[in-house]
Amino acid sequence: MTKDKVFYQFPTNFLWGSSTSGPQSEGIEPGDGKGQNNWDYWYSIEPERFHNKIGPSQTSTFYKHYEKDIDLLVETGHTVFRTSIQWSRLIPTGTGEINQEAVSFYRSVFSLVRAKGIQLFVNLYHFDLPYCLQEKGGWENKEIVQAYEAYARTCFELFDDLVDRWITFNEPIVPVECGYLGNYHYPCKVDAKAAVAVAYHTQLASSLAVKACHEVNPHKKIAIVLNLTPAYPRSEQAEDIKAARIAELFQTKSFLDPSVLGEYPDELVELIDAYGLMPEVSDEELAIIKENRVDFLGVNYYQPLRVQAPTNSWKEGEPLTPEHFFAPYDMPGKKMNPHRGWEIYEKGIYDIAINIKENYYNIEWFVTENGMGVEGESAFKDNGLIQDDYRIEFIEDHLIELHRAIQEGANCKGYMLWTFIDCWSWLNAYKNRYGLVELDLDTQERIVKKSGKWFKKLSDAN
Ligand code: BGP
Repeated sequence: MTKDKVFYQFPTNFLWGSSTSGPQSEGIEPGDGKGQNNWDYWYSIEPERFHNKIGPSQTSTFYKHYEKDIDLLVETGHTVFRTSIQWSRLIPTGTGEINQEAVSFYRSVFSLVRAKGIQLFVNLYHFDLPYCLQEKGGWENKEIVQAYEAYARTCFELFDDLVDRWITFNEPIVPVECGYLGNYHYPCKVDAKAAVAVAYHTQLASSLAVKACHEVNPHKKIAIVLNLTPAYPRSEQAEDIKAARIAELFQTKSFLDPSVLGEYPDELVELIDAYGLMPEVSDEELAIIKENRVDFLGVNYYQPLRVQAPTNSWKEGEPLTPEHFFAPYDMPGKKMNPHRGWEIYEKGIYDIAINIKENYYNIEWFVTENGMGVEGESAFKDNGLIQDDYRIEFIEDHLIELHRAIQEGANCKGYMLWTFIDCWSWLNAYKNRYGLVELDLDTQERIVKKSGKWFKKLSDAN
């Protein structure tokens, strides 16, 4: 704790830990039987899109070193850990045959985590789609909903005895935005109609997974993880406020409302309809969404979204993108993480908590990602240790806001940092380091950072 801060006690049984994902940590080992996913395929055709041309096979080798890494979870004070199953590892072609190597791997990992007294949250989908299904149209093709449901059910049947809580998707808006609007993730399309279909099919798949989870085990809790970044308008002018409202409709309420309230906001449906983007929707599907709401929420928060009224209005014939509804606002004087280029706004976490309390019946939730990415972090190494005081301060400052919200009745039950060990992160590969533990890419050596030692004390003292 820095010297001008006081001691904040979190509620009894509050969980402390971190999140990672299968595709960002496991890596590929000869004979592991993993199938190709959308990331493996994309890297094989366009390696130059990835930072330093480091691709998805070179992740932090968790597949090989999971025993050591689970020891590090203990050393850094974890009482909860979130990871994900890779669909392409468990069912290499997306549907059909199960890879028994994967079953043994995940059972060993999950058993070991639990044997160490750490609660285990397992996510089913973290941006990674078996390539065979991508070839058939991916999330644009409604048939994928059935394939995902079968995959989810297989996971529940195989691993339910070892998993404390399940998660259907991580940040489902990201593949929509990056893959179908922003040319930033494969399949790199800019197609608003496809984007809406992808979002709808993902929601339907998530709701069907909730249903399947409860069918397999009626007592098991399942969530969706959303990046509930609040949208703050540039000013109180009506056009800026409207821009912020639309930004929230697209980026948060598009999954938050159907997942927690069981229905889409009318304004979102009207907007989609007005632009001719409505996907095929049946009453039966809407009933599935209504009847299969999540039991709790995971919230990822890194930075706020600051928006202003759009500068260009959309003209017939142009690709329709979010910028036609809201433009990013670069607020002068904002506090920055200069090592990642993201704004730091701790109060965002408080605002999220109050929004959940007031508008989403105070559903139980966890922070499932929050953290500070730092480019060139080796510059902070002294005496063999990354002296990441900036990370400790970042976490502390967010926790103070979270604590304030909990005091006011927010139903948050735990905090998971992104992430326990420096890991591969999509196009950014290893550019931004987030870990409590440093990873040496050449030797794969793991060295606990100053923040890792501090996190243990934080967890012990609650
Ligand atoms: C989140 C993702 C994580 C991780 C993190 C950091 O949105 O859920 O998978 O990648 O962002 O991202 P980056 O490394 O780009 O800073």
